[in-house]
Amino acid sequence: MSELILHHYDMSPYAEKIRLALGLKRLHWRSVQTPMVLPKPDHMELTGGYRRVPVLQIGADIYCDTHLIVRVLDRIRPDPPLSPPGLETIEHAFSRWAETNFMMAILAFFGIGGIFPEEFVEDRKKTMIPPGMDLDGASAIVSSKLLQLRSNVLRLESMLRDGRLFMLGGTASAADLSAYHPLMMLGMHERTRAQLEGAPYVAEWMERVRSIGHGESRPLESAEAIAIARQSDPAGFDGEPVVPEGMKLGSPVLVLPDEYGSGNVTGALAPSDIFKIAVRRKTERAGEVVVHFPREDHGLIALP
Ligand SMILES: N[C@@H](CCC(=O)N[C@@H](CS)C(=O)NCC(=O)O)C(=O)O
Repeated sequence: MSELILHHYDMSPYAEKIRLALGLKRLHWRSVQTPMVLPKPDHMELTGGYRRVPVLQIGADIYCDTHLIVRVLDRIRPDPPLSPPGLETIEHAFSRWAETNFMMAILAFFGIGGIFPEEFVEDRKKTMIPPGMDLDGASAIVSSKLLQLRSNVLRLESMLRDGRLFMLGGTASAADLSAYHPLMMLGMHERTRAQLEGAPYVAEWMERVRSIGHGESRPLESAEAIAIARQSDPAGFDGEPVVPEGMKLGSPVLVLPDEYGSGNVTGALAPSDIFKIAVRRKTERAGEVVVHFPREDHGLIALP
């Protein structure tokens, strides 16, 4: 198998989830640093327009979104499982809750101000905040969002109070990594850090998760990652492909992520299973690549 290449930036909490997942599985990986703001020409060359990080590249296959990356890593190295057999839906629901509910509350940071560089806030205002949503008014909501964060921390504290080491039992899973990465950000400001006080079980659990580490990585330039894609063929697909009614394999489609501002990707519909969608694209510098997305929060539209 080709090397695992993670496209990410250090400050990205979602990328932290995958760095920890690679650490948990003791995998070796290559690290490509992606710019935090647009333009991201090399990143987009591989994804076809999806701007978010992290993205996992294996040869000419490009996997977008942490939920899909977790599934891919479990396939490559099943032990220890990120999504434990029999608990997959619980892990998934827990992870989604932690990432949506916590992350939205953390948007209060925009209201507190002075945490992110100005250029970063301007980029997100222009490209990722839905029309009609007023970031300038974010400070008005800060105090209620801080209590929302506190209530989430207390939920985690009450789960851990029975002495379990990790959220789903004695071993770490993606549920831990998904709750950890937004919590980790709370340390960035005294008002958010205060929400972690008086929660000793959460504090010890955070330390256990942090100490998982990131596995072994070596840096890679984005141009080299593109060259690796060019020299590789996309992996084949075994089994019966799942194709939406009215669409045909090989015909042009537009991928529509549910998350606002992720960027739209077009390509030829490629074979995939019920849990993900895949499009094949021909690119100038990376040659032929297949870009994969989780089906659960990505739609497809047939193009003429
Ligand atoms: N649902 C996505 C969310 C990823 C996400 O929002 N990542 C942030 C960074 S932490 C991002 O890419 N923001 C836009 C950007 O970097 O251009 C996932 O689970 O991977």
